[in-house]
Amino acid sequence: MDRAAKLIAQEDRWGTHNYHPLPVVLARGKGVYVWDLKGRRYFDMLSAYSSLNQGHCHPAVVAALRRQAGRLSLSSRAFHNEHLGPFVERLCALSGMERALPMNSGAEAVESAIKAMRLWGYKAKGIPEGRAEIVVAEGNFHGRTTTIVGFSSDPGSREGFGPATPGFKTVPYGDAAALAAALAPDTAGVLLEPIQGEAGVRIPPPGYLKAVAEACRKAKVLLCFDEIQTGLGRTGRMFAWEHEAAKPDLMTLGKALSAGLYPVSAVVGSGAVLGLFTPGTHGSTYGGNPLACAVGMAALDVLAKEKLVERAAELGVYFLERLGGLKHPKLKEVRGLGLLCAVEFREPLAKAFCQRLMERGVLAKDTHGTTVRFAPPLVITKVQLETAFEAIRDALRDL
Ligand code: IF1
Repeated sequence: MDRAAKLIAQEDRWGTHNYHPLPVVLARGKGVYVWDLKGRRYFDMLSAYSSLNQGHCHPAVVAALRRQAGRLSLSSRAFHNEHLGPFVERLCALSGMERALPMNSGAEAVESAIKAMRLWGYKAKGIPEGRAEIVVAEGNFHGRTTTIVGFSSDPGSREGFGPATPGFKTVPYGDAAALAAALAPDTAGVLLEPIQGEAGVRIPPPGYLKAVAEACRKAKVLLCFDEIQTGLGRTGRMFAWEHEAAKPDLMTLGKALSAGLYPVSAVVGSGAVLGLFTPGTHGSTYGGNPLACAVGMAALDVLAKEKLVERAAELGVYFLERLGGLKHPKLKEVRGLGLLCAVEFREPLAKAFCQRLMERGVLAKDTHGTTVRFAPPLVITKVQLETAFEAIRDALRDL
């Protein structure tokens, strides 16, 4: 049994089977490429679910991690540190928001946003204690905590983990009228992905985000966009909501906020909401630690210096056009915005397609059996994208 097979068996024996990974053992990553144990090179067209917009092991972010790791890695927020102030100010400048709450994982940022919306509902809107409602969409994916999976419409994420946390109402995604009709006096907030990633890159109808923002403003309900996957340049704008100028009250950020070098997430939003947290009402051991902030600052610097948002917009148009030219009797639809793209089959062929893609040096992930997402690092060049596309085209021919 070769080393890769041994490692897969070891993980299988001692780990938990909450994933079904492709049979490849990665050992190195640089830019858009990853290498397996045998030194085979692949295009990473998943980017760890859009955490690697800056590419694998970006040298500037690795340097920031190294520099800070040897200096002060964790101070706890019982004391100040030299990087938190600059990082929260940078997050506010980037998002046009007034305050930022630093956390670690995306789900933690979403949970913190849920707490902030409920707190605002009670303290500012006067909703009777314990009655706050938050509206979410069919097909949502916001993380894996019990509260978050409790309002998931995907049985695979939700079943077996009840009882569900009360106070969530589900509406169809993409239907602003249905959402507006669901807003009631006890509604504190709306939580939406501007594009539904896990659901298979579902892009709402034009005007939806703007109509939702308008409905929330009229009904005095907070709007939180979960930009953990769509944010930080992925869709060709810094944030996906910018395609419609539908500025929310809150945003959750994560994934590429640290360029894949460290778990960093945040909630950014209006002072009227995030200003309601007082000492002892929220917290996290690692939230806002100096290492996270130093890595986050370096990750944001790379986005700006390498103009990755503009690159995603420009190369996204090109990539979607090429994907749109693909021919296959079982191909149903190609979708995308910026470098967040997906191909959907009429039948559950996605896993087999990912297997063929791997054989041709492209790593991608299937979702819900029929869809394969393509989200390369935003540092990809046009030549690399063309090469990856040719492999995708050939793998489709093999299917
Ligand atoms: C898995 C999905 C993607 C997210 C949005 C919050 C979170 C995520 C919009 C939570 C995380 C990850 C989780 C990972 C696979 C991946 C995923 F397939 F699960 F749904 F990207 F689409 N909001 N998405 O996409 O962030 O706590 O993970 O840091 O759970 O398998 P996290």
